[in-house]
Amino acid sequence: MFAAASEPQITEISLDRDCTTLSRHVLQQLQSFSPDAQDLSALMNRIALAGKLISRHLSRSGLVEGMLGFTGGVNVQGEDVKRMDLYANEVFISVFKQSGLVCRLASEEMDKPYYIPENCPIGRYTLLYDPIDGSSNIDINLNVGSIFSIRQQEGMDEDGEAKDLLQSGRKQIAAGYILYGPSTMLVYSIGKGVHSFTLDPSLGEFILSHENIKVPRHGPIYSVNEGNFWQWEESIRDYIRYVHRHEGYTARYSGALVGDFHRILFQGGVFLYPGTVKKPEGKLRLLYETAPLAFLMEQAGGKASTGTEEVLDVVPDKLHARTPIIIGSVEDVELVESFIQERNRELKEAPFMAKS
Ligand code: AHM
Ligand code: MG
Repeated sequence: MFAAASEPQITEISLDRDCTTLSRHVLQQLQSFSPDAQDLSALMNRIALAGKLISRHLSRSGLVEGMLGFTGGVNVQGEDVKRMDLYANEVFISVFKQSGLVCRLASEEMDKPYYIPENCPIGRYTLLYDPIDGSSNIDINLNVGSIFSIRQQEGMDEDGEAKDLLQSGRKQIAAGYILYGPSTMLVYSIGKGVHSFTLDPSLGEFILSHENIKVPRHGPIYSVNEGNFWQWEESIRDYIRYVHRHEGYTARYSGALVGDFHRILFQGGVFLYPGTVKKPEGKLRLLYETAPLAFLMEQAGGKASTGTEEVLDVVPDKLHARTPIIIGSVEDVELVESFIQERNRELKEAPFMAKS
């Protein structure tokens, strides 16, 4: 039965009445108003503010001269820097400068960590982030994202090497991302499940949209840049041949990790950025790309592997270390791993006989 035109829709009423904001959600999750809980809630609020500022900037980027394109500079990774990368990097810095929460920030766009000395006596956290992930999508108005990870500050390194950050992803206390798509979404975990929020631009608030997201055990999607097919190890090619020859698989790849990951999180399947023969460590960086997403995927009941170990167990040897990643539904990640194990076994048993 349809409701009469004058009758208000129940779903709309309940949504309006029950809308849970991000900061309230963090406090509810921690079931406490302790200083730690308040800090974490304030931290998430600040990240949300950075997300709102970047989202607003992106939505006007096609209209205002000088917002898109390259700066002419090259970052520590040797990649050409886009204006939007720089803008977003600075947004995170300025949002945290006055917060008193964070002593140090480290990002894809900065060679060394950025210290906020006035915060250090009280700011007990380090924020690691990729300000704009999927930069190649910006100039053509496709989805991009920001990725973040929060760790307890464990040391003050005068030489800027940030050695205390060279620990595994298990040290993360929170992680998440902001997806700038048709709507802006923030997905986060503080180790108590994965939850997503959608930005309501009219309120300027992130409102809870999905609680306790669980990735299916198996999904149809495989997401990988197949242009690298001949650069990969044979085991990855074996996996791709397998999905080509079996029904029920479909390829999706947007060129922005956050968007591709988001799809897998909700629909299941696997995202891969494997190493190549020339670059066995792959493209994606551990501390602010693969480790935070691995944290989320495990919290959602999925799996994240380098092919031979859990991504969350990898200890980086430098701030901008890279790692291969195979992430998503447990069964799909294990299928890729099985091809890697098979090839490794062949190589061990008959190193000169392994087919290529
Ligand atoms: P970026 O942070 O410099 O934009 O690089 C990361 C991006 C990921 O979002 C995406 O999955 C991958 O690089 C795309 O790389 P490729 O063009 O080699 O497929
Ligand atoms: Mg990136």
